[in-house]
Amino acid sequence: MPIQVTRSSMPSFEEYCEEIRELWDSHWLTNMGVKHNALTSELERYLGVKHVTLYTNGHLALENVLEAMHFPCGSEIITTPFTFASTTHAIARNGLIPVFCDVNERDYTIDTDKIEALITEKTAAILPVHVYGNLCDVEKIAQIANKHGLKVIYDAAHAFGVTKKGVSTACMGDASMFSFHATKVYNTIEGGALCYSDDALVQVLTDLRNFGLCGEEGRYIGGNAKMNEFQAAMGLCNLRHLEGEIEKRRVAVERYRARLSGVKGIKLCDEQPEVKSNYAYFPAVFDGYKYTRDEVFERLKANDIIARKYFYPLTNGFACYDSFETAGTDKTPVATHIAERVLTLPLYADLSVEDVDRICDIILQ
Ligand code: T4K
Repeated sequence: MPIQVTRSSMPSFEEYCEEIRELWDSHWLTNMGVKHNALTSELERYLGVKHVTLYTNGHLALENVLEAMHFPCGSEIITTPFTFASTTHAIARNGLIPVFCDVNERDYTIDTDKIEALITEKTAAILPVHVYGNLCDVEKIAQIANKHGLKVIYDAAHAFGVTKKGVSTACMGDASMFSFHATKVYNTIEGGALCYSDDALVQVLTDLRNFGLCGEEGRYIGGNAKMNEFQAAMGLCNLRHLEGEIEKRRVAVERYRARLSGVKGIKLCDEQPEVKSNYAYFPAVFDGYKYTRDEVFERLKANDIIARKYFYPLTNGFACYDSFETAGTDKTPVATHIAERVLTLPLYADLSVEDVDRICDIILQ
């Protein structure tokens, strides 16, 4: 079996079957059933956040929260291109304009020194990404947003389980979106959540995710983005094992660090002060190493080890944004430099130290 970049965490077959048993009695499979409601409460408690709204995936959650904020069409949203397609598409699919800010060289999150120069009278919000689970400079972003009267919506797709000084990423900004996709530290097969404290958002998000209907009233032109009972049941099971899974990831990451830190031409992200990591991804940047990123990628692949070039290419270089004046990778030189050199190495809870050693041996040989 090849070693893939990640592997879904799953409960035992028996535990999942036990969790879904009652669905065979109730025949209630979706539309805010008991599992959905139980998971909502469990997550509110685990994350220490006032409101959680569950979604069938993280992308639709992001689309919905941008819609719920009622920004005028053509408003500008400051974001980064060093991310998965979803972040940028969620902005553009709402009729908003993504304005691409560069990332910093430290952790590849938004470079807060470059945000203010991008603010215009059309700017409505900042949408930073806690990429790889690395926490953005949330204090500085809050300062800038307050000064200019902007909303802050975090793409926290990678950051479930991350805390700073004990506070969850769920509590940062006006809203945070988590992805619970199979490839994430915590999964509900597919799934996602919005976390926020503004009571006024509860009803609008609840309606938007269910065709825009509030009872019989058609309030919004909404889609269908509800999480079903099988997804929620997986979420309830996986939440019981989350801390153990993160701890196993930590062991693998420590091994990678022990083997690759200090190697000339390989750059790793440092641990962030006061941040409890979820060890979501392990990016290594090959910059001046004896082999290029693509050579390392091919060598690993020849050995049945499938690393990934997350996040190459940058979204501001996607053909679908050619007609946007704001597009163009030349405007984000640091992100361009990193995207051309980064590899995310395999990382998941059951990845053994022996496998990490084998991967490192191939890279270092
Ligand atoms: N914002 C950010 C920053 C994101 O990274 C994402 C998603 C989103 C928003 C949107 O959230 P969602 O709507 O997806 O909830 C994957 C995921 O599909 C995507 O969720 C994720 N980011 C992105 C970074 O990666 P692919 O096309 O690279 O995944 P795939 O199918 O190649 O899988 C990668 C590896 O994971 C496989 O080689 C093996 C393993 N795997 C995969 C699946 C599907 C499993 O172990 N089990 C599985 O079921 O996009």
